[in-house]
Amino acid sequence: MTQLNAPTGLPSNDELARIFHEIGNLLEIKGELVFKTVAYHKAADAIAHAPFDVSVVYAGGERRPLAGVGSAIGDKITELATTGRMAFHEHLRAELPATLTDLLEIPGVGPKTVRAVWEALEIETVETLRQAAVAGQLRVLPGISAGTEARIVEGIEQLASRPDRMLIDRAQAISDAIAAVLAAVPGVTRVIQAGSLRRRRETIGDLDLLVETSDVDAAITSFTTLPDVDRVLGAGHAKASVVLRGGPQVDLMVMPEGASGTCLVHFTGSAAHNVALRGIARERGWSLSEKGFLRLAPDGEPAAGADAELRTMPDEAAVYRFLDLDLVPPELREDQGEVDAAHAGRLPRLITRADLRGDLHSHSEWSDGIHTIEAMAEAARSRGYAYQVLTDHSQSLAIAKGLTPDRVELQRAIFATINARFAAEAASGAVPPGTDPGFRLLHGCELEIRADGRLDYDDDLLARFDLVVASVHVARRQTRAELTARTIGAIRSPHVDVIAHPAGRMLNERPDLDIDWDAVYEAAAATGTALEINGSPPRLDLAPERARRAVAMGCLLSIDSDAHRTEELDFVRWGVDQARRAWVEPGQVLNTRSLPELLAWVAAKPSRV
Ligand code: DGT
Ligand code: CA
Ligand code: CA
Ligand code: ZN
Repeated sequence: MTQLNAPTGLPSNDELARIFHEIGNLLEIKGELVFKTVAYHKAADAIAHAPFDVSVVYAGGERRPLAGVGSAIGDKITELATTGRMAFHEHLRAELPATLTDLLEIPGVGPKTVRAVWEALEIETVETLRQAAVAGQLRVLPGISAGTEARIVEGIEQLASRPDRMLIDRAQAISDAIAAVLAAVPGVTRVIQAGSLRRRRETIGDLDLLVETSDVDAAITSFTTLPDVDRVLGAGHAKASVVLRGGPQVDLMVMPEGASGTCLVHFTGSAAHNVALRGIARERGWSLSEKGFLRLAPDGEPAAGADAELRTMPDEAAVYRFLDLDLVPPELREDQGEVDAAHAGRLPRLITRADLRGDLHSHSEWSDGIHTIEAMAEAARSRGYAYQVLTDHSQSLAIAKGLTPDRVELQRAIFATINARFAAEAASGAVPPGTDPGFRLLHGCELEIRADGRLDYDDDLLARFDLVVASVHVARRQTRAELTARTIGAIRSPHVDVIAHPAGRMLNERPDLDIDWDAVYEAAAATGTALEINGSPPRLDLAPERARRAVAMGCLLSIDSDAHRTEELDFVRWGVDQARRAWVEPGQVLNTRSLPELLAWVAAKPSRV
C-alpha cells in the first residue's frame, strides 16, 4: 500500500527501524555471528531515535552521520530511500520460509528459539509450534524447558487475542485514498465514509464506504479493481466487499438516490445506537431498517397488502425528526444516553478544532522532536493559534534527550528572541495573513514524574516556565497505589498545570497504567489541574469514557498534539474527535481560552493547592 503511506512516500524512521530489526532477526535465525546481528539492531535503534527524517535525508543524497550506522548499512538506507527496495533484505526474506517471521511476533519468542525449533524440528508456523509445545516436544532442545513450552503456548494465545484494529490515522488515510478514487468514477455524486471511522472511534475494524451514483456497476467495478485489492469477498448490484493487501476489509454500499437517510444511519452505527432507534420506531408503529421505515400492523408485523407502507428519508436529519429526535452527531452514536438527550433537546454543543486557541504540549529538536524551536513556532502561528507551548522533556528522561537546567536557560533566550521577532512583525503590520498578531510562543516543559514520585526540576526552575505539563514514562508497572500517588503528587504541585497522557496509553501495544481514576479526577478538579486528551493516534489518552467521567467530576481538559515535528501539530484533530466522543463542550477545555485567560489560570495555580 505504498501510495497510502507517509505523505512523502518514503519509509518513516519507525518503518526503517522495523526493517533493520527484522534483518538482525533473520540473520540470527540463519545462524550468523552475533556481532553482525547486533550491528543491525543497534542501527535500527539509532534510526528509531534519529533527530531527523532518515530516509528523506538519505534520499536527498546526504549521508548525515548516525551513531551505529556504518557505511554498509548507510548504503542500504540510501538504496531503500532512492529505489524503494533493498536487495539484501529481499534476498534474506527469500532464503528463509516466510512464516518464520510470524514466530517472532509471539511474545517471549526470540530469534534463538525460532532458529532452534526450525533447525531441529522443522517448525515453520505458529500453529505447528503451538502443537509441538502443547505435546511437550520442544523440551528435547537445549535451553527449552517445560516452563518455556508453557510460556510459548501462553504467548501464542496472547497473539491470537491481540486486537487487530487499525489506528485511526491509518484508517483515515486508506479510506480517503479509496474515497478519492470512487469520487472520480463517472456517475458518482457522493461518497461517505461511514461505520466506526465516521463515529471517530479510536481504532477501526473495517472500513465502510457509501456511494450515491447513477452508474452502480461502474462504481462497484472500480472498487473491486482498486490496485491494493488482495481479494474480493463479494460483489453484487448494491454492495461489494474486498480485503486490501496487508490491510483491512472494506465494504462498499450503494445508497438509493435521494433517499439515503436510513441507509446512512444504518451503516454509520453503532449497532447499539441502531437498536435503540429501532426500539423507538417500534413504539411509534414502524420498523426501521437501512431501507426505510416500514409501517407495522397491530400484530407487530409489517403491514401487508393495501396497508403496506415504506417511508424513505432524504437525509439523516429527516430520520431523526421522524422519531422526534434532534440530529445526533456521529461521534455520540454509541447508546450512551444520546437518544434520551436528543429527545429532550439536550445534546451538547460539541467542541470543534476551530475552538482551540493554542496547543499546550509539543517538542523541538532540543529533546526528542525533529524540528527547531523556531520552525515549531512558525508552524503553530501559521495555524492561526494565539499561543503554542513548547514542552521539551525534563532532565531524567535521557532516552528523549531531556534538558538539564542549563539547557533550559539557554532555551529561554531563544524563546525571547523568537517572540521579539513576532512582536516586531506585528508592530510593523508584517504578520502573514491568517495568523494572530498577538501570537506568543510559550516556554514549557514536559516534566517527568519520577519513579519515586519526585518531580524532575526544583521549584525555582519550575516557577519560571510559562506552563508545565507533567507525565509518567518510567516505572509503569508499579502498584495502583504508587501510580495513583505519583499522579496526584504532580497534580498537587503549585507548578504543574496539565497532566499529559494520564493513562500512559499505547493502543494495541501495552496495558494502561493502573490508576485509581476517580481519585485522580477529584484531585485534578480540586486543584484546577487540566487532564490532557493527547492527540497522537496511538495514545488518544485520556480515552473518551475517562474524559467524560473527568468532566462530570468537574475537571478541565486540554487537547494537545504532543507534536514532535511541525506536521504533527495537526494531531489535535484526533484529540478533538475523542473530546467530541466524550461529549465535551468548548468551555471544558483549557486551550479554548485566550492567551491572557490561560496565563491568569496558570498564575493562580499556587493559590488553588
Ligand atoms: P468496526 O468496523 O468494528 O470498527 O465497527 P463498525 O461500527 O464500523 O461495524 P461494522 O463495520 O461491522 O458495521 C458498520 C455499521 O453497520 C455498524 O456500525 C452498524 C451497522 N451494522 C452492521 N451489522 C449490524 C448488525 O448486525 N446489527 C445492527 N443493528 N447494525 C449493524
Ligand atoms: Ca466498520
Ligand atoms: Ca463493515
Ligand atoms: Zn510529549
